[in-house]
Amino acid sequence: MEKWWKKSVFYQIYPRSFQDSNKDGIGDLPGIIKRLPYLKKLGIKGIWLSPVFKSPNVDNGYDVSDYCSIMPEFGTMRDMEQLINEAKKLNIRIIMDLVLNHTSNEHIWFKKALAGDKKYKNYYIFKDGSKDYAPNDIKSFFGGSAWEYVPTLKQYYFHLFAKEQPDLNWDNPQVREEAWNIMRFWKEKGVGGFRLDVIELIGKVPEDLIIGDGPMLHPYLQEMHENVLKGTDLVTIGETGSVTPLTAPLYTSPNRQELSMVFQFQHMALDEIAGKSKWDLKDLNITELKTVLSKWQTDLPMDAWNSLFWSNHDQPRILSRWGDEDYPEQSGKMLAILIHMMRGTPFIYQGEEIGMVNQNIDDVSELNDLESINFYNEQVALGKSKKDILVSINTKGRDNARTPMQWSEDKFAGFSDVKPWYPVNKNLKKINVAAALKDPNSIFYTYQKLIQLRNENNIILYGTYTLLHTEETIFAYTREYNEEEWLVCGNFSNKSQKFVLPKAVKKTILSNYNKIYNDKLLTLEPYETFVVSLVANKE
Ligand code: ISL
Ligand code: CA
Repeated sequence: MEKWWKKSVFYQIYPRSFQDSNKDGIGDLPGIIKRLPYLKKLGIKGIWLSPVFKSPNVDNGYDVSDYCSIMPEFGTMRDMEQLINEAKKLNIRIIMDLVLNHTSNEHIWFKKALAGDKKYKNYYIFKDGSKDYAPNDIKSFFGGSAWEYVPTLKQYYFHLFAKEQPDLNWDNPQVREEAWNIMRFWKEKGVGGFRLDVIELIGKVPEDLIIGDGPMLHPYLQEMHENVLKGTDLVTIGETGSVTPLTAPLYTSPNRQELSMVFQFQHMALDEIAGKSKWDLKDLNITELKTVLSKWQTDLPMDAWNSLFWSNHDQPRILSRWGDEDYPEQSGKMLAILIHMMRGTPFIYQGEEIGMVNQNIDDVSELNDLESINFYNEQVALGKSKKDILVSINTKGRDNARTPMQWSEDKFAGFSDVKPWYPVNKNLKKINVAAALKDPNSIFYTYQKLIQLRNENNIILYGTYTLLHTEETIFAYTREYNEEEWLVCGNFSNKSQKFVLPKAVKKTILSNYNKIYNDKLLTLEPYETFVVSLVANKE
């Protein structure tokens, strides 16, 4: 039987911003339980739950201080068990987001390490160095050196993210055993699997300047499989920033016994200047987008598996980014259709299904995310204009994705009865779940339909993919499987354009303009996107 996660669509929840249930302005687990029927209606089969473990929240939960207890703000272990069980009743599995590359500096292991305990020092990466000279020049992804000096030890420790996120030493077998135990703990609780944060970094060799894709990465993943995953149907989604269609099979081919799928970002880098940082903006080139997404469809071997997504908690809102806020329904549905008709497992990020957009800010004081704050301070120190810095942050900053979920037109969007931890987007009256559910033409129902189509049509899972040669701003491809052929076509522009179908239409499957397609020569309206099955050559 086919793996359940190949046919499923996943939904990512950022718990802090999803639903508050106890009037403290912070999303929580009982809030998620309350919203399960909504997710059932959408049709998803799995929830990627961003971290809910105990954490001092320097990086909003991606700095874990105890992997086997729940952050009190989010609820209790009992709430967590209830969430797992209530979801299971609706045939929805909970996927835990494990951050095993690093811990919080408040984890007991790190506290002991700092106190000089030898065993726990070897859980992390400590290196000799003098106060003025770090062991080498490796930089943290969040700015500054990746080495932090500890005067009491006269040593540096290594952190690829914030200094409050010390990297674990995966070369220590005791660390790996701790990781397997954490995974076993959650397996026992009945979760559906794991999303593995920055997993490609665990084989790092800092002294040789190797960060991603280190020599022991795959052996460690095979060890994980052997110790935790073997014989189960747990899904594992590996966050792998630098994977390519050629290296993805190393992670995901079943005979490798590693992970279920990769989660890769090649398309997400297309609006930054190559070789520079995410903050160095350039306009999206649609030809490049088509090339990158198509390459993953055609070059990934049949037995390997990729995920499909436009957004997550680290990315700006896709409707603001590559859609068109002047045509929210049309462009939102276009984006949804184009990605959901591809091969792979789709992920919807909370609010994407109702067309939530970026929230622009006017002042640095409105920021929450440490990545943006560090970037701002760094650039100000370099003498850059504050206005320009804010343009980058408003376009790419992670806070855009983290504003509270908009459930209704109530004062705080039905997210909470009190002022939320982070402000709700000002457009809440227009964009909210209640309005979307009332409107049969809303983006929500297109996502619902796409999920249904995936459940019912193997062509979406297995069909071969061919990109059609078209005008730059038309994104058209076919899928073929067992005598069946589907055409997916989107007008990626706000202008009307001509398009000629390669063959006659057998049946209209989906259209964001509710049209039925008969003619071969079409005039597509702004963002018009459709799926049709085509008449076979011999018919
Ligand atoms: O967010 C990014 C760029 O803005 C990415 O480079 C991100 O840092 C990278 O994808 C790793 O992300 C994951 O690990 C981080 C955490 O901050 C992210 O939220 C998480 O998704 C450290 O744990
Ligand atoms: Ca709460």
